[in-house]
Amino acid sequence: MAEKVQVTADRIRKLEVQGARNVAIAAVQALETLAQATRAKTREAFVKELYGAKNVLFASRETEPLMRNAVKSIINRVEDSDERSVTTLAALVSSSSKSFQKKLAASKEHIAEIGAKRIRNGSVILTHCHSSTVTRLLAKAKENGKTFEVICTETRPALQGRITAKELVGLGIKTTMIVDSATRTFMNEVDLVIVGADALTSEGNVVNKIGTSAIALLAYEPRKPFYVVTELLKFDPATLCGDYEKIEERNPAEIWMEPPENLVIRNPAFDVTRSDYIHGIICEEGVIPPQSINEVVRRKYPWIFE
Ligand code: RUB
Repeated sequence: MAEKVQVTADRIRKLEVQGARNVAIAAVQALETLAQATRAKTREAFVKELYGAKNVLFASRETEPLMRNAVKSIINRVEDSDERSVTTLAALVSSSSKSFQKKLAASKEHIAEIGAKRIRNGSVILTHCHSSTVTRLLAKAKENGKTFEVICTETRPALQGRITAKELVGLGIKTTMIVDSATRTFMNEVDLVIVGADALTSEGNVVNKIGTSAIALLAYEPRKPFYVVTELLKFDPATLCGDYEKIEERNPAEIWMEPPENLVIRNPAFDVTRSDYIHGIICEEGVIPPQSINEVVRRKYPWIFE
């Protein structure tokens, strides 16, 4: 059973599952599989197994608070229950995982509905990397009859922009791909920038794919609105206690397979965009200023802070 969790963690690490939402879904599904196949004889042994899975999943990618919040919420349900029967506790993991996924899907849809209204006919939207929340928003705008086009960055080094491009072209949306370094050249043609998020901090800053903060600066200069589309469950409560969000540093081979000896290669996966450069956060509670993140998350998901 633990092997199945390891397989999921490996798939996440290798980017076979990518994007914060998909990572969180894969993690809660792995917990469900573990629970269904458990051979634990006691509640204590079962909880220990869940904690083991949690550690393996958390180690797969460092900058994923949605996954951490999701896994924690399921383990909390088990720990809060007085039940001693492993079968009943395993069923609780399954039902909690399913209900988490259902709520996540519903809020994605809600976010898409809200965000799609920000797209005007004839707009040119720039996006970076691949966010399933952003592509759903764009699909929704298209379903609502909006005509618009999208510029998407290639997103070095792992080229997630190709996933975005394939999805958008598949939806019949006019899409142009550019290399990341061409963003400034095209910014004048852009009406608004929409990106996803991996983590939200207590100061209203947003952690997303490397390059996002540079795009925010490029959008700020000509005053192009820069929106972040996200679940509030990407909030990292540790940032409220003073911790910095950890930024995952990936294998240098993603940048250059056979580099010359002694060359130092750095490959951070994410960067931090300061709240000052963010026009608005589009989330399940509406379009909110990044500075209000703390209050809004506290109201909606008080358990995150426990
Ligand atoms: C993906 C990325 C996405 C966010 C949001 O990075 O930065 O913008 O994860 O995605 P990577 P979603 O490819 O390294 O995982 O909206 O699907 O949660």
